[in-house]
Amino acid sequence: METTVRIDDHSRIAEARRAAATLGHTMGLTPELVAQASLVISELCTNILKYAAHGEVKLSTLCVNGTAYGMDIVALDRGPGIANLDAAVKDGFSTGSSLGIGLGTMRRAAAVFDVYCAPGGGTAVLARLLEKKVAAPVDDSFTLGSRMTPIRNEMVSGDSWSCLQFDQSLAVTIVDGLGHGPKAAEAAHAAVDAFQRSARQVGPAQVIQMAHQALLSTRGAVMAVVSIDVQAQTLRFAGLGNISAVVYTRGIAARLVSSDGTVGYGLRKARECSVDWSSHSTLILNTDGLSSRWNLAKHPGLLASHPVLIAAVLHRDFARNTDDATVVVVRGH
Ligand SMILES: [Mn+2]
Repeated sequence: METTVRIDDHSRIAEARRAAATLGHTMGLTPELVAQASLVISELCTNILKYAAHGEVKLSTLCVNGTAYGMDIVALDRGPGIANLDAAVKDGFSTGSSLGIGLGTMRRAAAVFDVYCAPGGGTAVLARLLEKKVAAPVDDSFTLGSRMTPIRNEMVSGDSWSCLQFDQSLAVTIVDGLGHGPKAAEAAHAAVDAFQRSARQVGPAQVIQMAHQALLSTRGAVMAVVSIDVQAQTLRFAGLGNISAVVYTRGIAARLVSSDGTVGYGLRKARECSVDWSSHSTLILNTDGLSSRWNLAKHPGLLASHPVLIAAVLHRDFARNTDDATVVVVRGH
């Protein structure tokens, strides 16, 4: 579950804190974690207002088997960036007259803390807070990040994505239902259901075949499916229609090419391909709600950031609000 609050005025800080309280209450997070989130939100929002004038915070709960075990707080702006990041993160350095817990304290409170500043291109901060008494998932073969937003003035996203983790393997799908709105969402959800039913048993191309059957009565979708096997160090990919997929390993980009066609319309088979996957690899999947012109050259060092920040920054800088836009990032360990 997630919520985003635009920060363009001091009154919005209280709104963001209330949003965290509501999210915490709904998802069963402890008052201690919500209080901690409140402090972190105040600090991040104060920095946004002071240095960038406006930006946003995105709050999302982390769940395992239906139980919430933490919250991700992501702050994004397009300001000039924190000029002296190392000093700012050290204790005793305040980035301004904030409520004053400081970046150093935030870093200690957070189980994961990461900052990305593009040169002249804004700041992105991730603070992940975890419950002390609820165990986070133990399988750490992968780290994921995502950002999905509906087209402007629409409540539901016609995009969808999902993942399944099992036996040191990870299967991921990303789907773009044709058009947008509820009918697109219906097609996208049917594709995700088919993925969840079949991805443990069959490979990516066959998952798309199953989805094809499930989508015949819908308006259709474009879709990609990835299956990563850590032991075999391979990534298998199949896509039908316009989905972008790139794997970066030690700075080398391998672009994964989808076949032409639409899932649920006509009968086109998706070709399957495979590339090497290592503990240094990063996979970036996105729908065409992101400009096809996105590239990492404009964001030196971003690839080394936490996947949550990679997804957030690419979305911030390349999403067109004339379409549903989704980015999913997977990092190996
Ligand atoms: Mn689209």
